[in-house]
Amino acid sequence: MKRWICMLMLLVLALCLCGCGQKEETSAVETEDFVVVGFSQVGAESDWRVANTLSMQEALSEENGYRLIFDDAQNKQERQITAIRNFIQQEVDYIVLAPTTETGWDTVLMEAKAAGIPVILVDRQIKVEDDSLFSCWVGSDFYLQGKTAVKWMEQNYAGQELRILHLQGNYGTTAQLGRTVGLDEGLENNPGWTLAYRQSGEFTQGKGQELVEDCIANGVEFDLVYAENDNMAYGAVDAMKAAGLTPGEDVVVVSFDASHNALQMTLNGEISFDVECNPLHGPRVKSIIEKLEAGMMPPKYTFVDETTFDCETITQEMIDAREY
Ligand code: GZL
Repeated sequence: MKRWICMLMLLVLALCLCGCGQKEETSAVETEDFVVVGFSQVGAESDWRVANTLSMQEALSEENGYRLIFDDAQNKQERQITAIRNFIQQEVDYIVLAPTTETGWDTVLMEAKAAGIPVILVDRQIKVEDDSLFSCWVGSDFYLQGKTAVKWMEQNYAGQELRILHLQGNYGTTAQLGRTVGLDEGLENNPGWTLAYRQSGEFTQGKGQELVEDCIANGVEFDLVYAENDNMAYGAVDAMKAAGLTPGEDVVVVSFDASHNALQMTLNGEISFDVECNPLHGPRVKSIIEKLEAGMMPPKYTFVDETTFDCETITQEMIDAREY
């Protein structure tokens, strides 16, 4: 009798020890050292932004050793400032900021610096008194994007009369500023080109459609739509088709971002020229953090290489080969 009681007690003891080991093992996994990153994102206003968010989430994943704390600012700088302060409170290892606008960051970034938290900027740029308030920036050359679009326009419409309907991005964003300066230089250098209309479509499809509908209803005559992102181009195309106009024939559409849907519209001729603005910054930011973790200092500014798509030369294979 005693023998099996002893066996039973040994079995219970063994199970308890295994359980503890498992518990220690589980707790070890739970507290595994992740690099904790607070990411303040502009919003979800466009295909570009959605692709950018996905790229960041895929790169800064737990299987890659990161814990990402994501905040969507719904296009409001004040929400980004609140998010950054929350990240500081949570003592994150890094703050990644995709800034809504260029100014108004000095105070909150001084707080991050005082807390010893490196700040990495992605996409648009900021203007601060002291550029030590951020470690580095990775994004696009928006002025080059504007010049590239205008170069294509000159190749096709130099010396011609061209009435331009200009849908701008959110005012004061680096993307809007660069793309607008590019067009302004084109207007300066091509006397036959005139600005039929200029307004911010806020990088959204709905606002872009609304503005073009209003232009058509008010008799604004235009030959080319210069849309500072694809979503506003989608809205413009919808408005023109609803009014019986054929985009690509009655009106030329030039756009930016080169999102998947826009490239399909370039293939079918509704968009004539699309300048890529690559959103896949996740791996780039991950590489920057890895360098900083290793005590290295990445370049202060990294511009990504980008390309263009022309309705005359684009193919389905080119579109299918792209990641976004
Ligand atoms: C550009 C980015 C712009 C995109 C828009 O890098 O800031 O904001 O062109 C997005 O689609 O809304």
